[in-house]
Amino acid sequence: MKFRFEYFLVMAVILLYSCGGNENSGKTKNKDNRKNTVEVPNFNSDSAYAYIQKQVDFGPRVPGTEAHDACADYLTITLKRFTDSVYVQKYKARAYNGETLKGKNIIASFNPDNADRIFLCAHWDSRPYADHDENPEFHKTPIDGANDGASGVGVLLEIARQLSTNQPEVGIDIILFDLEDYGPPQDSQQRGEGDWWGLGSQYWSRNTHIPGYFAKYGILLDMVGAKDATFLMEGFSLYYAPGLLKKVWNTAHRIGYSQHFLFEQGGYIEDDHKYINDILKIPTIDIIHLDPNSTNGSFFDHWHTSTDNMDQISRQTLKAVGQTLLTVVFED
Ligand code: AHN
Ligand code: ZN
Repeated sequence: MKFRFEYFLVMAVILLYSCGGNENSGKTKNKDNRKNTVEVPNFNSDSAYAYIQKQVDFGPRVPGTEAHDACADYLTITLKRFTDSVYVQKYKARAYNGETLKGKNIIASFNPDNADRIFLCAHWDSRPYADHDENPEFHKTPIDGANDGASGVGVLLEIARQLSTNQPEVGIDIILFDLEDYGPPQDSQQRGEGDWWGLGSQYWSRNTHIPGYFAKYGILLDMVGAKDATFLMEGFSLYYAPGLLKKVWNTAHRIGYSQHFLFEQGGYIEDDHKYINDILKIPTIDIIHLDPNSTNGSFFDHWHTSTDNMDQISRQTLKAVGQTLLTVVFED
């Protein structure tokens, strides 16, 4: 009888310790290492993956197409399930070739009355041309943009889903930009001069959805879903928001994703964050897949090719990015 009771005690102690030490328990020390703890929710990468699949299933979300319209409606309806504050900002913008494009920036706000705010953003349109495909026959064909476009949006929809039931103190805006990827094709005359990329973020930066909108910082996601993705420290991010960049990279390292977030400087990318930094002066970083060994400029190998499709998407990478972002916002 005595032996049995001791056995029970030993097992109980083992059980207690194994639970307390479990990294998935969600308890972490906050940034100042104070005693109070903050519960960081678990990012669900299956859910993020499904949101990417859903977008890709509409077909290429090229401005002026039915797929583009249908996807805008889907994103709006989905975000309205997660918060009452969804703004659809409609505008027109001139493209490099003189076309007038119709754009929609879709913005979901959580805790909208809090003046202490941050925003998370990505572009939802997809590129009309696979102009970097090794096969020139594809150079005028639109791309799926599973990674370039849909991946960032998929991560943000999953974060929005989480925020619908569980919010940190800080106010959060999730901004899905349109008309990011309508820049001049590789073999066009109009290359070089002009800000033809990021038309949606340029519009928003000059006409925020709320006049006088302010956030203390922003984080842009671009191509955050490919297997073994590497996020280098992008040039404009390091120039405009070095403290934020280091905070995000340090967080990723602390929770186990150092293989993705490299403390290595990458090039300067004219992405949506550049316009936000330049025009609105809100420090904003770009978490963007840059590959020092790329076969396609400095971007991920399938960038602006016909193979930027669901085959490239890795739940593990989505988890690394999504869990890092949730940790940053809940520890803010
Ligand atoms: C330029 O190549 C100038 N900007 C790239 C921004 C981009 C395109 N991100 C995704 N697609
Ligand atoms: Zn692109």
